[in-house]
Amino acid sequence: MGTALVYHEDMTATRLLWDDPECEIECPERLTAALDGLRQRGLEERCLCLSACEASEEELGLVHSPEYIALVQKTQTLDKEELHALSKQYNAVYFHPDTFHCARLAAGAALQLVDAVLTGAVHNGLALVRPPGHHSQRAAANGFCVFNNVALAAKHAKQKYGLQRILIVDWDVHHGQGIQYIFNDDPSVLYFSWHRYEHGSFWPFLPESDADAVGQGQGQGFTVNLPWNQAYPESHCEDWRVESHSSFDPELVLVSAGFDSAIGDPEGQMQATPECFAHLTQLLQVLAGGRICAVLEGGYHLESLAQSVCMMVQTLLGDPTPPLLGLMVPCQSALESIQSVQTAQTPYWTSLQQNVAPVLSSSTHSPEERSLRLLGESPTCAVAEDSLSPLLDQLCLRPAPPICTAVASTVPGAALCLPPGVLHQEGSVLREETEAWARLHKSRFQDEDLATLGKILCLLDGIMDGQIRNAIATTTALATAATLDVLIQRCLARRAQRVLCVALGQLDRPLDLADDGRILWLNIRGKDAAIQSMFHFSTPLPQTTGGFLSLILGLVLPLAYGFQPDMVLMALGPAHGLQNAQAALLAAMLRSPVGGRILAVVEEESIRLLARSLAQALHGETPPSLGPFSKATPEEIQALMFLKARLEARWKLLQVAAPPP
Ligand code: X5A
Ligand code: ZN
Repeated sequence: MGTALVYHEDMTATRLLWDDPECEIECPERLTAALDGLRQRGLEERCLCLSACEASEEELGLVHSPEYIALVQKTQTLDKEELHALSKQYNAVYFHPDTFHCARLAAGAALQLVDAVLTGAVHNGLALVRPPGHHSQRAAANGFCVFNNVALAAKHAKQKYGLQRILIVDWDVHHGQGIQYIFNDDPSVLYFSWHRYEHGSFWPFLPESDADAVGQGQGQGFTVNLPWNQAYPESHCEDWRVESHSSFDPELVLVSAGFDSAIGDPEGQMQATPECFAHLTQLLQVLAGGRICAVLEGGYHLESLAQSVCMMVQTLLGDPTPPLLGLMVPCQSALESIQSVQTAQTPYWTSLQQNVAPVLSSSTHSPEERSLRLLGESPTCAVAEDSLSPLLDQLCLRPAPPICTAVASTVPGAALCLPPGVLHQEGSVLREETEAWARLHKSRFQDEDLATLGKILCLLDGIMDGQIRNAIATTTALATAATLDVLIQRCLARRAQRVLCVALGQLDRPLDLADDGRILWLNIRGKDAAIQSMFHFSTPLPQTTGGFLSLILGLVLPLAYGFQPDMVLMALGPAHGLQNAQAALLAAMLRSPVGGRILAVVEEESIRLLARSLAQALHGETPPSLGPFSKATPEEIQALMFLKARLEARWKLLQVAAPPP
């Protein structure tokens, strides 16, 4: 398994032969810059590199008309004047004698990638291609695009592998109207696009790019457009919808991976940092068993493009995500856009018919906070580095930890059915040190718990030193709370600035803990939501899948992104009530905002059931299904609304959840 990289040097052949300021940005150096970036960072050699082959005429016919294919073929023999004349018949397009060959390679690369993923040769992959595809239509080139690579990939996946649900996520800064038209009435392909729109004054200037375009006939609700209307918006990093996970449940995710939404891009003029693309990728990895095929679309700032491509490939390969910097505050215009999508889509999606949190989160940087540190020429470089904690700062400079997931268990290893690659923790901190920590909590530690505590402290150190990515530890039911208490103290002693504790079941916040913003304590337990402070609150564990998803996507994840922790302690205490798939999803979702640094502490009674999927989720595998979608109960919604209403003044990312009717 692994990550495929599909490419062919010939795709650098097509280029603009005359003067055209609109088209000149689509240049061959885009591909070489992206590839050089991957080589320099040693990412190319970690991929399975496939050499692209041309798509056949029959394959192109899955989307395009025979006449159009013949017309593009004919451009091979046209002279410059004829090429120029033909180009002018389309919107923002240029032809070159090599266009046909390149465009067939680009389409072929997308199909090969689908083959590689659906035959199981690889987990996921990226096709680095030119020309791009998402504006191209059945019988028209458009916006630098000749054949619609991603639409062809979706048709191919349906036809050759019988797939019934394909999600296309288009994060290019432009609306991929070509893909939208092709699948407009097709409920088997959910097309999600966000794009710069400015109420229709941004290219391609179409009313059907707005949020109220939802698809037609059988396809209603399977087109989801999220238009950004503010002229120079900040980055919108994560934002998508529960239903693709809960009700749509795709078998394959195709990404129209345009990087013209990235910082520095002359065309997009947005502010998404390269790290945003790592986070976007990781969030998608919980879908479709991780089967992600990404195909390059736009991206015109060479350095920004290269960095963003690297971030994506790194994440596809399973490396931890680097932190997102900057203020996590969504701008008003973005909130309005999200609201308008919700309004338009609500008739079609059960999960949206409730008030809370159909949206993951939307993070934006405030205008003063524009972080342009990637660009040498940028004047405002100073920004966000100092918002990094010293611990994170240290960790960011290092390569991915050598050990992925480690386990220290009071239960025999064989009983846990752990996946391969999980390491059993043998080491321990010194006996005297363990005893000193335990002495602070004497009443709650039995003698036999001490050996376990020593190992767990060692795991924590491993994570904080960047030796171990994440870990699972078990404790006796009685010792869970005390262990968590010690772990928090040790995190603080070791210069962690922000520790997120997600505590399930009967675990009380340690009494002597200062409420100074260094610890965010969320207890999931009991019957009612309650708020002790902006950093200390509790909410019941929902019993429906809808309620659980709302909790994770509408509360936990926005809080975690807003808090920007350098460590997450996920504790499953007595009577935590969490099922296997729920624990796995919680762990999988918590990885992104903390760069994977999670220590899960589980009381030993339930570890036999949970260990395997928890370890898999921490490892980066897709969590098992939560089961059929069931609507959240009114009480579950009420609890979440109660918290949202009181917390969103401090935790601004909670604002992306829909307001009460
Ligand atoms: C693939 C892509 C953009 C065309 C912009 C024309 N096309 N102004 O990013
Ligand atoms: Zn674009």
